[in-house]
Amino acid sequence: MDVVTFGEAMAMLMADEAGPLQEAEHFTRSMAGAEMNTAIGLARLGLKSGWAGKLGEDAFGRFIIERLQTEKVDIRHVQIDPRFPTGFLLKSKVQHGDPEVHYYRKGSAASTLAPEDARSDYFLSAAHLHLTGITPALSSEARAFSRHILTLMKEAGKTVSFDPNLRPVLWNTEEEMVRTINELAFQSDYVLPGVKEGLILTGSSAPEEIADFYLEQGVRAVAVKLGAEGAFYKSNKEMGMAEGFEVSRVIDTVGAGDGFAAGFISGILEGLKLEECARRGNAIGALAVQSPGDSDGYPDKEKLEECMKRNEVKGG
Ligand code: KDG
Repeated sequence: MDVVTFGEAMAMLMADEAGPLQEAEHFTRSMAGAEMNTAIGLARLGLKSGWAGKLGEDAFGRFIIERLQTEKVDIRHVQIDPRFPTGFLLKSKVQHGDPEVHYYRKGSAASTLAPEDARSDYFLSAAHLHLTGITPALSSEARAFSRHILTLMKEAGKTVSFDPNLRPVLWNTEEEMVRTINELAFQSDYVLPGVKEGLILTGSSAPEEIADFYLEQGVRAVAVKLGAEGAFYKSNKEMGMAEGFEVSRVIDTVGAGDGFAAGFISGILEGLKLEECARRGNAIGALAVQSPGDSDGYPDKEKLEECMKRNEVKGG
């Protein structure tokens, strides 16, 4: 496998009518879960990606399995735990800005993911690990699982990307969140924070200072996501801004960061320069925000190339 990732996958019910959630009467079923989104993004680009996690023995769990099979994401490390349910979330529809999201994930099967569930051979068969700050927020077992897999992969000489994906509601205190997330980020090779997350995690909102905070700890490269403006990237060899891509209409911003990760990682694995990796990430982020579901807008390789070319023509 090229990339392996793990975390919580949930069913998602998206309101069909714009407005507050309590007024929504009709919903469309979809899926959510940051790491699973990135695995789907990578599979669409033709990479061999695997997603590991736990689902309940229920309709939502079966729905997620079927979708992952259709997306050609490897699910050999998906475990079904009949004792707990698959989590789900409700998402509002918005005309502007970010949607309202309500989670029903406490006590979910995914939150019981523990180090004894890990099949080391499965993870070690991949070249790269992608993890996010959501899984360690789910429970103390899931935190131990995240630390265990990160150490396993690093000791085996694999590369690791880390997206902080801060979810303050899942943590007991901000201090615990910042400490745990930074501890995982410092051990990773590539750190991909949003600029607002950077402020919480490093105390600075200046992209270069955020990048330096992690580079000084031995991280190989940092890409700071700046929304529509694009992304700032820095390593010991390269530094610059990768401009954002044109978007005709923003429909839903959720999932853009996970799409960015898929584009960025695919570039890293091809040995592209950081600027190219960040441009790919931006292109997928721009395609993602123009669709309602988290991963609906993620492109295949051909569509990605076409989108990147189109933007070059417009830009030049
Ligand atoms: O990045 C998108 C995720 O936020 C969404 O899919 C749900 O994983 C999710 C979470 O925990 O917020």
